[in-house]
Amino acid sequence: MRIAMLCFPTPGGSGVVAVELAQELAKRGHEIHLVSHAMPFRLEKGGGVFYHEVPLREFPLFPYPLFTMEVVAKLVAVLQECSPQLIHVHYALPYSIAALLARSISGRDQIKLLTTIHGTDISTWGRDKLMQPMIRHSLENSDVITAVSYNLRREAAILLNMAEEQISVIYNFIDMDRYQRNPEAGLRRELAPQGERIILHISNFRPVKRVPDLIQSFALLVKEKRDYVLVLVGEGMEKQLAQKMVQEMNLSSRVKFLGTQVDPVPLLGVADLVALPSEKESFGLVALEAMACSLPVVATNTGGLPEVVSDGETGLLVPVHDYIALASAIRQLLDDHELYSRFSAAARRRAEQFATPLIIPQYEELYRKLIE
Ligand code: GMT
Repeated sequence: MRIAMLCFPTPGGSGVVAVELAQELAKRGHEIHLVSHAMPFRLEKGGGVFYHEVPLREFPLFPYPLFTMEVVAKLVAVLQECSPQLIHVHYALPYSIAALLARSISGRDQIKLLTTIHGTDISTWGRDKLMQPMIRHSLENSDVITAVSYNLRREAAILLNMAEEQISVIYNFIDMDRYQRNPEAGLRRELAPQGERIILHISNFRPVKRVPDLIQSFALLVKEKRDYVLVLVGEGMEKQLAQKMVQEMNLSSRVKFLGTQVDPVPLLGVADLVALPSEKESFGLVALEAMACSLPVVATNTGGLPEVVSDGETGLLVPVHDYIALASAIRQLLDDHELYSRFSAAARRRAEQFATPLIIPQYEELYRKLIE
């Protein structure tokens, strides 16, 4: 099949899922044209995916580049030059509406549109009174809508006054061969020179990720003289705040900020636990990546996280904003070796249920049905 895909290039769940899906589909012989405004994070050169860059041009009259229009214009060119059979957009805003426009401008009304909703496109923007009509319009005019969890589907249906049946759920997926525990002693020594246990957090440091809650939990654990270090991976809005907190709480020797890492596997290979204190998470791709690497997850009981992390089996779920409960769950798992090993083995087994060969065919089947 020939598919045009639209996604954000920046580190973040929707872009990662789009790129990995594009690469998997290319491996299976499909022709994938990925459209984005910069080389997407994790897009491998030579992976068989055709990349089309949206130029973001400046013009004295415009205070900002005309982002959505540039996307539309580039997509029109891709539709005309590459003749895809369908367009698959990741994140409703602005890609779904952009795709509708591009389809109409190109005069290729037969091209089908699949919109995958990922999270804040619904949970944040779907609540916005100004944006809501546009999001609803673009979803209702998509030929198929998919959501990455049942929770997100429910939320979209409620917020946008749609029937849940209008939205199919396809979970995010994981490459179980690539994501597995393969500890690198040197890296482990570098991060935890005294043999401390490593708590890992990976995110884009947006307020929704609640990194400050994790720092507060960690401060409690350090106060109790626990031999832990905290490794924080990523960049974003609240990184400075996090750094300030770490400094003010005298935690600098125990907390490492590693910035964005393209490949999380080496870090997941040496960490002991992943913490995800998000206020909202429609799926929590990092939790799945952690579980595939046999890491128990301590996360908040919110959004689609309970569909990914089995509470009391592959991780512990705690209430949002409750940094004391978060600390206590971390302590419980890291201090009880028997419990830890049980959770670690169960985590890998649970991740198998999201393995690439189980999920990709679900997209292929949808594509096939659409094209036929
Ligand atoms: O960061 C992004 O690219 C999008 C982001 C969002 O804000 O919607 O991530 C969402 O999509 C991921 C991939 O499907 C999910 O794993 C994340 O849970 C979800 N984020 C939120 O719901 C906050």
